[in-house]
Amino acid sequence: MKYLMEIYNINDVVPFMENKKVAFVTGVTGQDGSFMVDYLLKNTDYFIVGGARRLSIKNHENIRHLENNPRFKLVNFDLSDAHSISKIVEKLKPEYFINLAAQTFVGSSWDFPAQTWECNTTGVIHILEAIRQHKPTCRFYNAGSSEEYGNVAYVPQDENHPSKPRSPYGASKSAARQLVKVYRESYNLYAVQGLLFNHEGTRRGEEFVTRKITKGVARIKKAISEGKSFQPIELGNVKAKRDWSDAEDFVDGIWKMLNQETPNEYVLSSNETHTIAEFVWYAFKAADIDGGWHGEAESAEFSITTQDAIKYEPVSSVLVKINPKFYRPAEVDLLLGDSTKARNELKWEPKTSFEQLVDKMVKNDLKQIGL
Ligand code: NDP
Ligand code: GDR
Repeated sequence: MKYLMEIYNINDVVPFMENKKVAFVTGVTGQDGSFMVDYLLKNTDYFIVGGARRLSIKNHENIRHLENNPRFKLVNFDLSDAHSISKIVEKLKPEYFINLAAQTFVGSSWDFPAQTWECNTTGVIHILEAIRQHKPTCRFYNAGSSEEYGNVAYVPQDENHPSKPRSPYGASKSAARQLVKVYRESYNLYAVQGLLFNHEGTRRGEEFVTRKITKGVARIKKAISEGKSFQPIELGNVKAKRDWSDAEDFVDGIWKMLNQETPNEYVLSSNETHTIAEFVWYAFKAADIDGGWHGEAESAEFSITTQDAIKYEPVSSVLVKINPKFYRPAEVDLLLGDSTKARNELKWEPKTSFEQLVDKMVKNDLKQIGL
């Protein structure tokens, strides 16, 4: 059965606060929001209120461990409802408003461009207006993205790189960044939008390519270990390059961005880039399966090396194949960040290497299926 946590009405959550200072975090059922709540509970003494939307079948797996935490409660929150957002800021008067909710899947943003804009851009206006009216000293963070850089003009990309989005998602984040800047300059708000490159982890959604791969590796490893046949993982463009880091390292960077003397924009990135094909290779290696890529474009395949094929016979040998249905209408081919400014000014740096991240995700998925 799916795990559900009680979501309070805003008026009902106020008595729990007992005059404590409040940090409000949205997107807490997702990856970054849940890690941010853990980070704040550990490193601050704020009362944490998480925003979650009402769903018919809820899945609060990422916050299950917080159920009995007296410093954490959930309230109803939806980015599309200006009225309730205003009421949340009016009632909670939070010191921090950390917006990690969004329509986050780039691929879906072509299917739902208006809904993507409604959440990621108009939703941010609702928050900025609520803060301006009810708690102008509240420090606001909005989650920005390297997807804004899109068809990149230079490598590596820093804070000055122009906005050249390639998807409705990238465009929605780019516009939100401008809005945050306008409110910061017009009303003197402490409002920042970070420029975050891809970050992953054990709570990553299963549609994103890294988790799709690590879950697929675990499924195949289990089949192999039971001597059963398996279907390969199907991917789209494996030549795209991404700058991947660990999401748990990034929440620390976000908190540092929120606690400077003056608000400023920062890139968070590992400053390394890898293809999806490389991620595949490292992920199978983490599960002790040696494979190699053969062929080009749509006929490219990743299969078990001859030595391992003998070891694992009679199971199938193709581990990954290409399915063009996962190609996007427009692709961001290369992302490589330059987070020098954050490293110098915020004294922030990622702790987990690319290889450690892949290993951690694979081991987690293997554990989840009992291996
Ligand atoms: P996830 O997809 O894991 O989480 C997204 C969260 O947003 C979920 O809690 C989801 O709730 C919530 N949400 C979606 N739509 C709404 C809505 N209309 N109202 C309220 N809540 C909503 O994303 P991440 O944690 O990975 O990303 C966090 C933020 O960082 C996002 O803004 C994302 O765009 C941005 N970002 C992420 C990067 C990454 O690599 N992870 C890189 C750069 C930016 P539900 O569970 O109900 O669906
Ligand atoms: P991205 O992440 O678009 O970078 O956005 P995603 O993992 O979805 O794609 C990364 C790259 O992998 C290629 N790819 C595939 N992607 C998916 N999802 N599924 C596949 O089967 C597949 N095959 C190849 C994609 O084409 C792309 O090039 C993430 C999100 O977290 C955003 O919210 C965030 O803003 C950016 O990272 C930075």
